[in-house]
Amino acid sequence: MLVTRTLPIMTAMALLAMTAPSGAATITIVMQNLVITPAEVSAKVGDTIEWVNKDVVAHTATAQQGGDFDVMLPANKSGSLVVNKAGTFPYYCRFHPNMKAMLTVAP
Ligand SMILES: [Cu+2]
Repeated sequence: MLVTRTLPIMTAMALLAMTAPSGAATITIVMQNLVITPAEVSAKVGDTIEWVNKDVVAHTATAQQGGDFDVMLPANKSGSLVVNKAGTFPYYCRFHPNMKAMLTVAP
């Protein structure tokens, strides 16, 4: 009885290990009512950042300095980015400059 119960779990774990070999994560950030949530996110190089725009207006996720990234987020759409550089990246929305947040990327 014990064997038949644990076997499917082990199979599932093996599949998980195969689909995410590097341990890279996807971090979801929501833009809703002109607010970015969470406002501060910590990621690692190789992770995917996904912004979900739940508003009926377009937003962007634009790095404050250096042009590190500029992701366009049309109304009710999402956009993503794989972070390939460590650092601290304050970013904002070009259309609504009061929308600000911080992305920290560890090596
Ligand atoms: Cu905006």
